[in-house]
Amino acid sequence: MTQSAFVSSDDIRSMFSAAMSAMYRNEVPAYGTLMELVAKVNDETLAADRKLKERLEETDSLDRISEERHGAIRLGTPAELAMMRRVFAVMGMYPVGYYDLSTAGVPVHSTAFRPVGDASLKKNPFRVFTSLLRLDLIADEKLRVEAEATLATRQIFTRGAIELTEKAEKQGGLDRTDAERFVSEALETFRWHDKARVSAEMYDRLHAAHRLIADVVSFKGPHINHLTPRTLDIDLVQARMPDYGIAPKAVVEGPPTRKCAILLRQTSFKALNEPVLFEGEAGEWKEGSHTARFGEIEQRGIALTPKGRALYDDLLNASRKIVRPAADGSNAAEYEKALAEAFVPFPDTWEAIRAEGLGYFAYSLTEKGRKAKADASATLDSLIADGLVQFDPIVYEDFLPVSAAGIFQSNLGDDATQDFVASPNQQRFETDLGAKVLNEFDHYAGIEQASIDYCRRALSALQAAE
Ligand code: OOG
Ligand code: NI
Repeated sequence: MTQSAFVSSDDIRSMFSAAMSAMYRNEVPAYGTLMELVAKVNDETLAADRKLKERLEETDSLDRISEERHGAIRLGTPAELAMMRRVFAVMGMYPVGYYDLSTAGVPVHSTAFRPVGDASLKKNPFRVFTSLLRLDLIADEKLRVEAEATLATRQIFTRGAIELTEKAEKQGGLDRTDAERFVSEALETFRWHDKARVSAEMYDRLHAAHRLIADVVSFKGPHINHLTPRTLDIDLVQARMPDYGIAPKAVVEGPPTRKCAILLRQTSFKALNEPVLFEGEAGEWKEGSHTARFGEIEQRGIALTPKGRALYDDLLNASRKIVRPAADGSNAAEYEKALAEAFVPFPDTWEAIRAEGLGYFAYSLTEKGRKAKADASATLDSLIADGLVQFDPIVYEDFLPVSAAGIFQSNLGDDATQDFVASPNQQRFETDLGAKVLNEFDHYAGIEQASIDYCRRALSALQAAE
């Protein structure tokens, strides 16, 4: 087979995220309602802000603004994680970043499988926040052994998904027919199963140890637990959710509302209580329920440098020392006020963010720069001051551990707070994954540097043509 007969991994990812969206809307009708609200708010925001619309027209495809940007799953075993990595690789998604959530009372560690490189991200940025359950953090040894035994006997991938993944690896891609089959086979792993694999009694014990353990261990597969479209005005969607009959979580996670958006802001509607069947002793099905699936929205801003990120972390910690957001929303207004006040020291103009080395920017030649005979060896600052080079924020494509923990917590129920000894173990995670996770800062620094190199080469070429 010739290389050109292969469907690109970016296209397979697009097919997959569209199929997942359709499946999830069908499975969780409230999610469809959220999508409608998001599309409406995005339309309104664009109609009211012509400049924003023009900017987005240049950099994004407007008709895809309200599409999903990420989803999340929780896996049970190292073997599942390793196979998942191979399945995502077929879709051009690679593990970026390591997130330890044990510190925040959630017994998992995670990575985000996502496209890397500007071109792939632009085509379709869909990512999957993927967590691995850490049974080593469960104190009850008997329960741990039981949970391990239960997980050991499940197969979350279809035979077809495994075969097609192997075929893609061997051939270096999949043709159209195989790609379509691959998408529908891979989708099966993410499907909801309303019949539990454990008895109601075992479910209760898992649940008592931690809700998340029950969610991972009790079912046939790692059902997608949320999808997340992009909103252009997260505060507005949060405020309007109740009008649409959906209950928002208490507060928006991440930085406060700002003129220059940084990193990532997210919120969700609370997970729904859904009917589940448990197997009884005589093989009969007993009715019960489980709470896991929800819908989320996100708004992304500039990627921060390690210095900017350290400042963000410090300010967020400072605000949480003043007010910790209560799960029931009772102190949401105070929290928002404390957060906004804590973030005053973070500059809120692109010029200042750049000057202080807090964010990553993509540089390009201005109209004037494309014509001028400039000195290509001049400093970047002077090229900018002379109006030859301009800069745009590079979008943050990753996640935030404190925010992720907030999303987890609000969907595990308000009483689920639990303390674990902080124990990040990236090495263990990477061994289980069968690969190293990519470093997010290297990714942004690389994009920034490439844009600077491009400007310099273009200016040198102009100079040489003199
Ligand atoms: C994942 C929560 C993290 C986010 O957007 O930060 C996440 C989960 O609940 O499994 O998706
Ligand atoms: Ni999420």
